[in-house]
Amino acid sequence: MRSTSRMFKALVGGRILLLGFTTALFTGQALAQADTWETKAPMPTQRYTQGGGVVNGILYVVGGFNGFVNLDTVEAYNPATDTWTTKAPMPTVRATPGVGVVNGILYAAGGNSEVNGTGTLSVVEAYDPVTNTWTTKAPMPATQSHFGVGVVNGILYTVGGISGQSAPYGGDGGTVAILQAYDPITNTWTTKAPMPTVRHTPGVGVVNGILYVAGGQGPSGTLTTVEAYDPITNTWTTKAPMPTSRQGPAGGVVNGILYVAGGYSYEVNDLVTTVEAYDPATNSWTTRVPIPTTRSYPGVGVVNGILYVVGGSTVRGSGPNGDGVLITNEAFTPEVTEITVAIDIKPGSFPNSINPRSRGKIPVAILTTDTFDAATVDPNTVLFGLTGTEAVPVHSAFEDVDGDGDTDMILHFNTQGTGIQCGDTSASLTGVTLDGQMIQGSDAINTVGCK
Ligand SMILES: [Ca+2]
Ligand SMILES: [Ca+2]
Ligand SMILES: [Ca+2]
Repeated sequence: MRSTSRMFKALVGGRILLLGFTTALFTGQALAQADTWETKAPMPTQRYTQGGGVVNGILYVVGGFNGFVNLDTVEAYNPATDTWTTKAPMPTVRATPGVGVVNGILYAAGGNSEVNGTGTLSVVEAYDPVTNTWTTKAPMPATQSHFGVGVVNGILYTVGGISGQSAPYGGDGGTVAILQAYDPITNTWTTKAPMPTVRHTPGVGVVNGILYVAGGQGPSGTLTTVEAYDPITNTWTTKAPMPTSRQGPAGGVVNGILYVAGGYSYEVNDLVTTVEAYDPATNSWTTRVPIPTTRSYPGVGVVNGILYVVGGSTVRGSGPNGDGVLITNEAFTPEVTEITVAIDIKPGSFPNSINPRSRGKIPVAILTTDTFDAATVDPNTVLFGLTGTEAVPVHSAFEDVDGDGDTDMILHFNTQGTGIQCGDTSASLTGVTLDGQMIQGSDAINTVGCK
């Protein structure tokens, strides 16, 4: 994008280029949007402890337990049409499989063949959505269920879980810390450095090639522990703990943030309603809008920046006669976060005197800095005024307004559209860059002509 601004400078020789936008082009913008949950078309089959994976924008849900029997059922959800279709069943009936997608193929590993959590499996089966067929792959090194799955660079990692075998795989109470890696190209499994903390049913997500494991159930309690695995160094590091302990949540990554929703905690002997978000860049957690239908062990998939949570159970397991087992499908769209940019109201002048009764225009510059290129802003999305949501620009141009050698954006707004009134002391600008990043900036103002 810096080349774009250089190009503009070359074209206009550093002088103002009026882009000639008319007000008709300024269709306004989507404002910074808070977290939202939306109810979507329910899954045809009620179930929990199923696996989920996304291939080409379609969420596939496989296996699980419907409150009566374990399932081989495969159902596919298309968010674009909000519809479900039934696909070829999985060869092996099972609950609690670990599911991950590599190169358009969905892999379902391990799980339980019996409804009481026994009959632990090592079987691995692969589903190709293009042909709607299943093939059997190399089994896991040990029988295992209730583990987390993450895919990094074409390798499927299975982490923790409950082992159906004794040592060396069995941990305390059958819960394990083992980490195994499946390479679909060679169809082989390799055992990697074990996770520091023994646990099953954590929330798992991959961000920038690192596998994050959050919470889950340890032998002596439900956990808040977060540990991160780097496949390149085959090492684990401990991260900031999740605020709320939970096992069996919906976990998924949207735009580099790991979201963990719902689940169950023995610390409170109840379901968890909260949604918490981990940002690896800052190693910190934030609390988000709660999940509408509280549940444990749902299926999860992320499509186009939206986290879909399907099925699950409204109790820790399921009640008699399958009570509490869900078909519910809820979609979480995370809050759009803004970055703060430098703006200069009335560039080159201070204290930015504005007469709220003026019929004139207010010039506002978006400044290019070391970390932000004003040429990336889409002027059609910019609004300016008392809160940054009021006036559309009547002119937009590129100019080095502060003479520091880089190209800034200058916009003009009709004063009467800004909502600025006598006594106001600041005004704001909002907008969106060409690649969708929300921006906002504020500057001081001094109202005049008000007596
Ligand atoms: Ca100024
Ligand atoms: Ca600059
Ligand atoms: Ca400049």
